[in-house]
Amino acid sequence: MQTCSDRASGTMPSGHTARIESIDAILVDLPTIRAHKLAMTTMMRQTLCIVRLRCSDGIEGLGEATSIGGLAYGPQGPEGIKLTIDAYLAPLLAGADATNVNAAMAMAGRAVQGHSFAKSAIETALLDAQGKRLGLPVHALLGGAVREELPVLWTLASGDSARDIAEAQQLIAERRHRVFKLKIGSGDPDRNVLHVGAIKQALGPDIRITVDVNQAWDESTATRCIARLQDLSVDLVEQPIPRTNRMGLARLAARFDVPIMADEAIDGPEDAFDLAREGAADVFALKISKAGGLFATLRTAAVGDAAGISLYGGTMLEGSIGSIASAHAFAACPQLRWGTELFGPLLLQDDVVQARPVYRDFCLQLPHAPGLGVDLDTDKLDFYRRDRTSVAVAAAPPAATAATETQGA
Ligand code: MUC
Ligand code: MG
Repeated sequence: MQTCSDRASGTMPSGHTARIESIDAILVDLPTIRAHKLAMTTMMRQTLCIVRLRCSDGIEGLGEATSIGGLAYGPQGPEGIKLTIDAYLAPLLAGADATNVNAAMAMAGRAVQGHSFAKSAIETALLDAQGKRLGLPVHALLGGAVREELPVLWTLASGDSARDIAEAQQLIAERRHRVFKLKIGSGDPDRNVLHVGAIKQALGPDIRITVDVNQAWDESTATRCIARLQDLSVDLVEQPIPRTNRMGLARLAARFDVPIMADEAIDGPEDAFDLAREGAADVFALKISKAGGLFATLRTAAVGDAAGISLYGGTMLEGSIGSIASAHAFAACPQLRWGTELFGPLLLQDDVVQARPVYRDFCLQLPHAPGLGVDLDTDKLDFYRRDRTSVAVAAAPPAATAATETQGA
């Protein structure tokens, strides 16, 4: 009997000729435009793990995975992602049928437990290559986009209320963002609430405000503070308590009208199923890396849909490649009631692509070119890669591509 592994490793004729020749994982360190202060860390730079997957037909696919503050957000960080790819996934998949994404990822799933971030980057690269091969955008490979542009919020996280207010006012005036997420959970919880109140009052009732506590509160602190956040008309409270306290999340979701969103508590479809069964979240934050790829993200979304839970397109603060990969998946979700936070490229001073994503009228525009629709800038890759050794590399970065190609109407 022929199995998936037969298909992926090429013992079953499939009518296609492209094989995976090599997979490179490259760490790239990019400065952020300002300090990004979260409950568990303050980011001054972001590390991308860029995947270059080369195929025997000459096509190259791109993928990306990031973490937030190294290992501060969760157990998968960029160095571990690269190691997993270099030591396990790249040798395993060398020679596999590059045109059969499902078979290749099933093979990866059998050989490597967990490591969803590395798998997401590999699956992204396979889909990019297959889209280029077939002349189709990645969202078409996922069954088609149900939206052409994705609403994008901005995270206010400078660590200073006055600076956050000025930043928000400028972004509203530029028509770049009109929903803001506040990163709280660091320091005194009562001061966190005062900070939210000051920003809410300055921006007025028409501007939606969400908060992300990144697991920092215990349940009694959360109960006390969410009551006050609800009185301030905050629109959404994200991951207020540790991800492991699902019963606590369920109690908060039952107690408050303000929706409670699971982020760290949900990786893929299995978590979605458990959270739905336990009534532990009103909203799910989808992220391609947490789920282990674009297809698994759609399966997670399907569980949310089936349970009547609202969906949100989350980010691991990816650069352009990872954010656009996420955009293709989120564009294919039938329901995306809470929009997205795919602003990662805008937080970076520079990136390793030729043209950065287009943000216009509060939305990220979905690319339609074959594959992801993002091209690598190899000069920038050489400049920013952590292992750069060549003396020939310029001391200054190549001219930065604009963070926003198009603003306003
Ligand atoms: C998170 O926890 O949601 C998303 C936006 C941001 O600023 O950080 C991320 C991580
Ligand atoms: Mg979060």
